[in-house]
Amino acid sequence: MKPEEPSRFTTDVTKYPRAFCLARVRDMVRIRRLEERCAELYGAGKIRGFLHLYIGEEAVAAGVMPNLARDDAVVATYREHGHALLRGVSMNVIMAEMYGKQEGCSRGRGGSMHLFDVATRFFGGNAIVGGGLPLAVGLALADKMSGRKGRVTACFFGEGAVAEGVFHESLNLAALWRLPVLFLCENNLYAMGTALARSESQIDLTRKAASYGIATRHINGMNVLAVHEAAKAAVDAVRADGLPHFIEFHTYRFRAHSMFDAELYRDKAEVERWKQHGPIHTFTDRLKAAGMMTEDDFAAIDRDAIAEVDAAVAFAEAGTWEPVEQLKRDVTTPAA
Ligand SMILES: Cc1ncc(C[n+]2csc(CCOP(=O)(O)OP(=O)(O)O)c2C)c(N)n1
Ligand SMILES: [Mg+2]
Repeated sequence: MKPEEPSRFTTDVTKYPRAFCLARVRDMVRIRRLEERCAELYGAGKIRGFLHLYIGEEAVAAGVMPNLARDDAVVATYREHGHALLRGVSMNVIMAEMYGKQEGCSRGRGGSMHLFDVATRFFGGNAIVGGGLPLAVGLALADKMSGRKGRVTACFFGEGAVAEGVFHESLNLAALWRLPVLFLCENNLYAMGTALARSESQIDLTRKAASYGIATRHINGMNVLAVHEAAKAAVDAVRADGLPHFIEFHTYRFRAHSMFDAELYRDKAEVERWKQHGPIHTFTDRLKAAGMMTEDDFAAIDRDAIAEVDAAVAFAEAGTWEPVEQLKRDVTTPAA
């Protein structure tokens, strides 16, 4: 399959306040620096198990998240470090969770794929492809049945989920029961090594949502302002009409699917082509060209992000393992 090239940027940076733009750069750089360090720590054997990096896709989480309120809910996949971070889970407890330490947000039992934090209404971190969709529909159903109007449940998932029956069941029920879910499809063109066009006859994923009567749009997911604009319109619409909405973001992961992936299914040239549209440097270039950001501004953001990562690693290193006596905690034994 030929990768879809990101469309030309259409949003004008000068329409936005400088502080807002710098905050989005900061969001993306925090994710990037956190994950680059996670990859190193994986190599050093400090982080084990699975690790799926979001590097290249940061503009999606960074564009969507500022539109959500505290009372809203967020559901994500196993590629969720950035979503958790921008939702407000501290980098310290994210890193401790990566290490498997009990100071982690899931008490060290979840690891990279199962970040979870009730305080910020971040409902995972779900390892099962498509597994977050029915959770999101359930959260929205609970809001509706409890009469909590104006809340949004934002559900991020990869395009691989559309091959799962649960995707269709979830969209159907959300539309049928008129539930306030914002479906956010992160279409990075591949589900592990399977290109979308090799597994789906219809690769315009908005059409699948539209067939359930859900309002849809697709957006260049490499452009943080385009993502923000689209997400704002959709969040406002969900709040106002209480109905599901669907956005397909065209994006690309620059790294392997996980730490075990020889990437035999795509050309290096394709990866390089998409890197030219990288969400951080394209945005900062435009800000610099518009006189809204200097090299020093970027260096300060980057320095702060690295310092935050350093502190998170120190926090995780100083963390503790759950005592063996507690291993049965939260394990339910069926009655004999
Ligand atoms: C139900 C289920 N089937 C298979 C897997 C194995 N698996 C893990 S990730 C993945 C690919 C999913 O791709 P996509 O939804 O596009 O998300 P991406 O990894 O690209 O972010 C698969 C098949 C799984 N975790 N769950
Ligand atoms: Mg994918």
